[in-house]
Amino acid sequence: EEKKMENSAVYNKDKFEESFVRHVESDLARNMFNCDDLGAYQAASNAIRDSVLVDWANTQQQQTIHDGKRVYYLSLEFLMGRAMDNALINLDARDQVAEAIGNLGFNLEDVLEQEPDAALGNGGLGRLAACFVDSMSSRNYSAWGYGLNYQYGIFKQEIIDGYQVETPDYWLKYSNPWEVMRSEIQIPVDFYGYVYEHYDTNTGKPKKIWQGGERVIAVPADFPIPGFNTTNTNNLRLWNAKPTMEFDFSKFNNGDYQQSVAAQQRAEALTSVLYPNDNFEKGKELRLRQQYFWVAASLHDIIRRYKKNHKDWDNLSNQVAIQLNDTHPTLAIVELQRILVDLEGLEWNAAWKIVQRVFAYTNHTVMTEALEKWPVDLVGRLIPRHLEIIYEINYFFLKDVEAKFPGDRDLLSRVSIIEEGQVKSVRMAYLAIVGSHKVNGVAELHSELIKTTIFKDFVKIFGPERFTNVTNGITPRRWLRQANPKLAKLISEKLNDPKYEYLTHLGNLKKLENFVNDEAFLKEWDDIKFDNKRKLAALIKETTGVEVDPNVLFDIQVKRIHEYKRQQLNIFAVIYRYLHIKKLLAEGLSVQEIAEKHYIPKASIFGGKAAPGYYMAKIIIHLINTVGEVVNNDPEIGNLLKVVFIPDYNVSKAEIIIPGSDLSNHISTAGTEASGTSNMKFALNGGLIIGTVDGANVEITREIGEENIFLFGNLAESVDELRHKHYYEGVKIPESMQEVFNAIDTGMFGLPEEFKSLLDSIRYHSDYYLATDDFDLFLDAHKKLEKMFGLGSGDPTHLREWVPKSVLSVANMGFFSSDRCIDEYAENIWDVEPLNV
Ligand code: 26V
Repeated sequence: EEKKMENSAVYNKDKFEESFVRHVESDLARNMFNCDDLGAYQAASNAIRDSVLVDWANTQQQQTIHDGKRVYYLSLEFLMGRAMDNALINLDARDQVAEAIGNLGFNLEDVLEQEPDAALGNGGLGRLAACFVDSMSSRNYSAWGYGLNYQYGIFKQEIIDGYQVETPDYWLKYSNPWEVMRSEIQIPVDFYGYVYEHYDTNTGKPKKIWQGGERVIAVPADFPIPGFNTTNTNNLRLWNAKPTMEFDFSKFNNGDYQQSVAAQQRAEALTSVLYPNDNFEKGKELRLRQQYFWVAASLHDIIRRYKKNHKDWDNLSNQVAIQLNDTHPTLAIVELQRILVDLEGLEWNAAWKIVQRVFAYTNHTVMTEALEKWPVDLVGRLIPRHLEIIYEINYFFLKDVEAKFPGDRDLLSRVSIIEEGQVKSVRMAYLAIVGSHKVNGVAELHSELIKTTIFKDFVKIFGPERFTNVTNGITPRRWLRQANPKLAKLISEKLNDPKYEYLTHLGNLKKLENFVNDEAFLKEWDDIKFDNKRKLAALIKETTGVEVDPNVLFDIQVKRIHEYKRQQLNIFAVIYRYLHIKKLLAEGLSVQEIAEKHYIPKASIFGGKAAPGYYMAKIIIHLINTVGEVVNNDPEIGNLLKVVFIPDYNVSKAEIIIPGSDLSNHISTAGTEASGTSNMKFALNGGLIIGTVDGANVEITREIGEENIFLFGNLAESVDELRHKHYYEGVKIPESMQEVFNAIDTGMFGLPEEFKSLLDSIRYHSDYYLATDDFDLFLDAHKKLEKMFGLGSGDPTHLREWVPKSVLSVANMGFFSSDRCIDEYAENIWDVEPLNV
């Protein structure tokens, strides 16, 4: 505490105000009389940053002195969201700074709103990386994140006439106070060129030399990652591509100076944009260049750090653990083998053993279309030496397989790292498995599935020990304390925990169970939910113009738009509901009667981005919007039903949407959603879940109890059989769904042609995602849960039946902290322990 006080401005109002003014005057070159909220955000961030930098420098120094094993988390995506509020919370300085900012004439909430999201990711995978860096700092691990510093994050989504329109997210319009450029570090990365053999007079052996053809310089931007309730502050290093200053004179001598300069400038384009797909796009050379650039720069950095204090390569895996976030950084395996063999002169086998001990690989999807496969031609042109090494890795691997399972030609072709298809390609997942000592899935069901489906042969070859599970988690600092301050405060009071220690010991939430019969507490709990719903209603009004009544059931589905996530199932059910409400109105029932006896008032709330080239996902967005257009403008319907699509779903919107949910949808076809992490975020904020038996829903159910979640639908084990049936016997459309299709086909929601391919994918193209099989089960689950919801806040049924489930959910979510998750990686995969700096 004492140290905190003397340490820095953030714990002392007077000092903070001084520092703020100084930053306004010296960094912004403005004065307090012309400082707006944006200026205040920048000045405040700089003042906060000053104290983060002290902890950061100390941490790095301590870790260097200690010289223990470090973890490197390689991820092409870090979906960080905003940094300022998070820093205040992790530093435990929010109240002081709010007051100081207030004294200066600003409002903290408004100032925080000025910060653009760092949206350097697509969805679940990128946000997981962001939660992980928070936990690695908070749990006192020595860990670095490595990624790319995209100038354009995921696109901004606008909805125009009901269609998604993408606009660029130039998030660095103003200077970013949270990034520290390390211009003194300049790492050359080569591409193209050729390989030749050279007789090495020292060893008397031939040696491979790669002569690169184009050079780009990697310059890091560093982002401090403060932990919660600790001074441990790790580093997130994101690379920028810069042109080299050594000119390629052959180019210049051609006499075309203009073109040569232009070619140089192209270097910067390498890291300028995040690929907005969460599906593999064939043959995109720039994407492969991004991957190699990032991997080469990161490994160079890691190895340089190792070589400062170490000479013995056998010791590398005692100092370095590298986690591959999906297959995107798989070239790191090849790059390390190249460094050890070509540059450091190790024997192939010795090097390969080291490589395998260093790397581990996380798989995030079983969807085969998302598995990366790079054409051999492309790899060979871009990084010729690496292709040779891949072939050699494959050669030794297949030799081992042949020795173990003699004569099984089929097995060899199935597991070969090189796919001999129409386009000869490198199977990145196979390369990642072969080069790692551990491979993990992200939820129990998913980790079992990869062992029995896509990676089955590898279990036979390497044994089941290479495969493991680490169920995903989320950081409760951002997803409870920051997103839902009122609920977090109520919990801290109830747990008698004024310092919010439960945020790092999330199992403590269990004690909330003691209050599940305390009516006053339930009322308080429900009031907070109502308040959060009001905030969400305001966001909806602001972004869509639609007014929703915070008393109605908020039924939410926010996530990337994907057929497998089945937003179509949800919108079909909404249409079904609308048709039936209309019928009852036509029969003469009043809105009141319908609400009490048939359909409780509800708002169906959607959000999420579609990959720009994903045609079917865009149709789904369009359908949601046209349904909203019809329903929301129906004069008869009152507040029985509203349908909204919140544009541009992102981390900072999630922080408003999630705490405001009564119910959220996690309804993927069983076996397709690897884990899901928003399911955890909703449950931790007291929202109930309607979901399929998929991903982490299974473990959430185990933790919170099956009476506190609404599960429905066919199981993963039935999926193959059902698909088979659709294919051979045709798809049976249930009557309920047929009513919906008829309404769409007759033009109730605009031109039917616009939705034809969506409906046809179900009725004529074998309904791959099993919407027909789960539709009625989905409707039934709704009926059941809506009885328990009652008429919402204040309703006795609601307080008796619904709110206790909400409390019990939160009370049993301790397992899903990303702290637990990181501890599992540390113990079972990385073999590292916390270091208290
Ligand atoms: C793949 C690709 C392919 C190349 C273009 C860019 C790109 C970007 C992302 C991906 C991976 C998609 C896989 C993914 O995001 N999986 C999600 O991971 C979450 C964290 O483990 C998990 O909760 C979700 O269930 C899973 O869908």
